Amino acid sequence: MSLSDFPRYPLTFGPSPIHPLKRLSEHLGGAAIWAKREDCNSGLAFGGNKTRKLEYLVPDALAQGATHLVTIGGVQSNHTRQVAAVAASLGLGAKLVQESWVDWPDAVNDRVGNILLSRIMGADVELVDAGFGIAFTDLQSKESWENALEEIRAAGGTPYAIPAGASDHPLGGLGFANWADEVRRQEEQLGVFFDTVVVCSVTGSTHAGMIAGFAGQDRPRRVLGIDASAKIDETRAQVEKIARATAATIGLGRELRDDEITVLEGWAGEYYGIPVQSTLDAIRLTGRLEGVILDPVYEGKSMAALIDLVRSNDIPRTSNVLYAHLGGQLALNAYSALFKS
Ligand code: 5PA
Repeated sequence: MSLSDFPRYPLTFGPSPIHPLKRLSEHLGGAAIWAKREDCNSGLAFGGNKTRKLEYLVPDALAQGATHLVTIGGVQSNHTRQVAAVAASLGLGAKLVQESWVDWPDAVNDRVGNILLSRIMGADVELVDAGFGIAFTDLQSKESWENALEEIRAAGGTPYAIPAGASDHPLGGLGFANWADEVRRQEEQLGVFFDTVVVCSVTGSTHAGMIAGFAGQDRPRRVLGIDASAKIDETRAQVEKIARATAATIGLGRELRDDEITVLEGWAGEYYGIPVQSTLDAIRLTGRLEGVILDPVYEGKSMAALIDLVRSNDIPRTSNVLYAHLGGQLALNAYSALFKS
């Protein structure tokens, strides 16, 4: 099997744009930094990285006769909002289990941003008081999750279960394996080779899919995953597992080497979902220099890493760096207190 053997249901506009971040590159005085924009990849409720992953899950859901997409995330999950949008566009129901993964005191956390949009799109949103867990295996012991599936079955429907971040799913890595092919085609058009890719990693299949996809290309490059879960061991294990499984699924024909799987820690702070000073600095710097908006949960953390790695020359001055902007800005609405002045 190769990637092209898997059906893909188009949910995106086509290849996501790549453009240089000139003023940020000049400001840092090091490598040339470019961005590939998954935050504007689709017309479905602002899109994002999950929309790409779902392009490969939707044919499976439709083949199984699903009437509802069921998934899980935190209160301000971007993933659940994207599932709600995809379900709406397909005429399916969406059931979203939204857990209190982040202990964030904002008074409107459960009313604005992602969750607001999911409600507008007609999703059945259930708020559940339960903590942060990345893996699908965690889900199976979760009562709220089982209840959600059972509720749909009892009403005569057919639920299609999508794990957190659409990650720990046999097809979860395919969307970003496809992204790697897309990058290569865009490089030919642009006449640039991105020797380093920087990507935020939490449930793992974005980074893992990229690793598997790039591994089949002739020219090696570094794909640096930046942990934003603050549970580095879990993230690393998850990325490794999904990268190896995806490589086998798309017929890479060899095992991935350990040095192809790099998840870096140091920018997540102490907790998933809580920004630290470097996150806020990265958000302001990118906003002021480029007019590009990052969120405090994911992209602000991976950009903080990129900034530090360029400043320290860990990413050399001669590099062309591709920053994967994965979306997520809607959550900013629940973090307004951080930007009052
Ligand atoms: C998310 C994830 P992975 O989960 O594939 O590692 O991607 C990390 C990531 N950037 C990076 C943004 C904007 C993201 O939304 N979000 C999750 C969600 O529930 O929204 C899956 C955690």
